[in-house]
Amino acid sequence: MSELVSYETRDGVAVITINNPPVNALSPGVPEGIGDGVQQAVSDDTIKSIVLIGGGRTFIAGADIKEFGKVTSGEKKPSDVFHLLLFQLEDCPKPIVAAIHGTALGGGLETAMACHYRVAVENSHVGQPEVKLGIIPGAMGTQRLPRLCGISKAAEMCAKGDMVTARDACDFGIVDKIVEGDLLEGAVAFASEVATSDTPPRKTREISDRFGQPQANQAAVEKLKAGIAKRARGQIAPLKAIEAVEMAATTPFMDAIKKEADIFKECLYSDQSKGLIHIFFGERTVSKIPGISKETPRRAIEKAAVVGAGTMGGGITMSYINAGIPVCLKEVNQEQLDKGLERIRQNYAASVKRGRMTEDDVEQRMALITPTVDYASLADVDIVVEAVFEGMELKKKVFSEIDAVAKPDAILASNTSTLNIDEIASATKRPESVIGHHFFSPANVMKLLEIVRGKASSDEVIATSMDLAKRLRKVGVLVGNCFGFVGNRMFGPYLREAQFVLEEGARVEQVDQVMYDFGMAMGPLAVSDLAGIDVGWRIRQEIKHLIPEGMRTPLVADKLYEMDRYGQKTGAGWYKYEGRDAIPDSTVQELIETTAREAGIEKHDVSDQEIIERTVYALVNEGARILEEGMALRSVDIDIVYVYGYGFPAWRGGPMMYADSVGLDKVYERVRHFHETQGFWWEPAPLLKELAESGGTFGQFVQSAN
Ligand code: T1G
Repeated sequence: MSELVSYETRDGVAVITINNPPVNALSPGVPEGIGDGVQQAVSDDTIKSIVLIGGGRTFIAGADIKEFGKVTSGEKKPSDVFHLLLFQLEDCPKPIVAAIHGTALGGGLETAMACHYRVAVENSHVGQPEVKLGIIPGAMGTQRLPRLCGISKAAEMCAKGDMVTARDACDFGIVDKIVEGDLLEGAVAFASEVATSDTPPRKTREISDRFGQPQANQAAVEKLKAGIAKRARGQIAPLKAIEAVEMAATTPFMDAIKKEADIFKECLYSDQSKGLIHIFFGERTVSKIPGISKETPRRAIEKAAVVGAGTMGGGITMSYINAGIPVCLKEVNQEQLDKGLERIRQNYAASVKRGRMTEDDVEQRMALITPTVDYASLADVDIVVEAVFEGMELKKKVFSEIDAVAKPDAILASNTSTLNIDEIASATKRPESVIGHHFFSPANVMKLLEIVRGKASSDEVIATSMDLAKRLRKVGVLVGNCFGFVGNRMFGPYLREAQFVLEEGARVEQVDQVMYDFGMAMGPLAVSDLAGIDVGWRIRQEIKHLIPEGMRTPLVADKLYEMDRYGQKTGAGWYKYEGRDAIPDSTVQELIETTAREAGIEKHDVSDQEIIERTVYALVNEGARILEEGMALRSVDIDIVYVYGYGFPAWRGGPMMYADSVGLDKVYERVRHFHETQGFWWEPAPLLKELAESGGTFGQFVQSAN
């Protein structure tokens, strides 16, 4: 047998074990190895049945995703080895039992379904997550799954891509038995038992009595599609997955799998799939930091403190207590503290109302908070996260006070969104322990954590921060210490252009709609209203001195501020609000037009395409500078920041990959055009110019830089 698959026998049962760590993906050699094992078992008369099991921590996590790029780039020919294996398993005259622990995902579940029976341990999961990679199950999963659990459940699993627990899978008919105790022992016992049956092994593709009632299925599928229109807006794979699953009840198996293969191929070669696969690997790449390894020591984080119980401080506290880490929550006075605690309670109450938590869960979490108005209470914590008002003097004062009481090896993290970490660190006697932990609002929900490396931040503190991000269920991205770091530094030009196009003739709702249709979670003006026009105004006051002379600046936001239109919180901003519903406001449109006229700004017909290019290329051009300066380690780090922190569509792969897919020569050409027609602030980033002229991509720049 190959190194990837081993074979042994136990009391008349052949045990085929896959050993392809870390997740037993179906890399080249694995399907072949399983096939050889089955062959050997069939030709051995002493063997009555077969168990297929994963070595290490899991069953099979699916096809090897790294192989997809090789196929779509033409480097490798698609292979039918895996399909042939699944037929070999299903047609095997001796019963085969898949023994599942960890996860059986994608091709892993497809393998298990081609076996005759499936047993699983209680804490395992199964699923068809392919849509999360922009594809559909491509090895007959869309046809076998509905034969086990019915059309509507299979459609839901294939279209949403979420895993289900083994227990649920058992209830749905996907898994035959939950094994208590040792999985292999249980599976061998099960295999010995089914071997005594007189009936031939059950083939999933021949099961036809579980599809469910057509009318009920149709109603469920319609509901599912409505949900997908919101949840996976703009994505093709989920609807294609439903189409494929629905075929199962109406089309003969052999015809349906040909159609499944066509749809799979169409999805695999799409830009959406490339974008989502880029994000899948990107999410894992960002945790890899040159110079920091598994051996880099970490500091233990068992207790935290959060200074400031405002919106951000409250959200950060929730992130910690949700992860089971106790928090000492510090405010300046009892009144502020009570307000902050009340806000946290209200947030949890909303989760209880939605059925996501119980009252007991809330009480358990609230019990992890120790409220205080006294810095002395912070003496025994392992990390202090400062979340006070954005202002350098205040932050420095707070840091020196924390420094005075915190234990010597405590990490001091600032949640600043723009300020210089080194200057903040200078207020302490431990700059090596000072770092930025920039959370995104709402901090208990948003997955991004920008980890800002100061010039003195130690490797130990960085490594601890990256691990901590995972514990808080965030994606930590290490960024450099520059104004606005990665996310907000790029967001400035994006928001600027969104406002410029308004002054040049676009309408507020047009700009937001175009960007929403592009795939952004929200349009830029709706985001400003959510974040607060007053917050934007305050930041502009802080950075006035940084704006180069002669640069055009947006004019209307300041006027909205002067009119007390702070956005959603005051019921009016770029829009007027009825509850959370944004309603276009003719007063604002008039304000924009008069302001632009008075400033002598020339009007033109702003096309939807121009809105996309002006806003997204502004992001990309700044991203190129960030990359060149080393403020982001790789272009994918920028993509992850934008997908997880700013609602950039994952299926476009983030702004840098989007630019790569458009072609940097084309992007550069448009940036040059804006430079000529708009002004010096559009000067192409040197890296963009260089890559465009040499035919390179941001993705490749990563590889050559590391
Ligand atoms: N292929 C290649 N590498 C994979 C992989 C896969 N399927 N899954 C994980 N890895 C790598 C990952 O990049 C990381 O690498 C390491 O394994 C550990 O992963 C024919 C079309 C299984 C739940 O979509 O959801 O089957 O960073 O850090 O948190 O229809 O990985 O260490 O170098 O995520 O314990 C469908 C994707 C494929 C499953 C484990 N399957 N994987 O989570 O560890 S398409 C998936 C996951 C398909 C068929 C089709 C998770 C996990 P490195 P990790 P984890």
